[in-house]
Amino acid sequence: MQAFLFDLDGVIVDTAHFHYQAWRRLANEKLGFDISEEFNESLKGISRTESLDRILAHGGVSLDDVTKEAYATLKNQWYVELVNQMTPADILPGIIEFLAQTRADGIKIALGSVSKNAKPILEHIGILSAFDAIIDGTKISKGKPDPEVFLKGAEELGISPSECVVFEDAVAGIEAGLRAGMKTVGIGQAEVLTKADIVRSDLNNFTPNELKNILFP
Ligand code: B16
Ligand code: MG
Repeated sequence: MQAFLFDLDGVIVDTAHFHYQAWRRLANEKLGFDISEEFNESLKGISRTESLDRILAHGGVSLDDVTKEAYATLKNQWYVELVNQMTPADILPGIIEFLAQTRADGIKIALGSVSKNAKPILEHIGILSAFDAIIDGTKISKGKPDPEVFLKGAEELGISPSECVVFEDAVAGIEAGLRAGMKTVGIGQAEVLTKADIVRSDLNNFTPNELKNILFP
């Protein structure tokens, strides 16, 4: 166990809720329908353009490419306004301690996010320097469940995928980690993240050593 790759949305911070608010506002104000929190679950880990395509298909609306681009930009403006209100207090329970212990144990740390906003968000909440490598939406061409984001992370860290552990809150992200040949820790509900090697509600009161005993006994 030599490297940890963390998803951002839903693992480090709860931005999934802000994505939902911004997409819901777009659906309500521009598209004429509503989207449920349950439907939002299927957008987790999915890129911005593909998320819009899924929302349009869900509401039975079709748009030309120029309008789609404009709406994706508008959603992102609303999303950025929401995430700019975050503070370090929004970092999810146990993350700061778990990252510090990981570094102390000599385990490498990468971010593996599909989001193009990942780096400014980490900077904004003051934990950018905790990461040895950042793989985000600006560096990849395929979203999760494609393993590209995590394979690039392992490559940048110089660690073999079999020595990596992925932390993910999304079904598509767990799938991406498994396809990369890595162990996976689901953050959320075991009934949703059925394929993860282990599932926890958060990383509070948990250590890299405890994880090692479970995943690499
Ligand atoms: P952006 P992750 C993903 O981030 C989100 O889960 C997903 O809901 C979002 O659409 C995607 O990033 C793109 O984000 O619009 O900021 O580029 O979970 O891979 O960290
Ligand atoms: Mg996520």
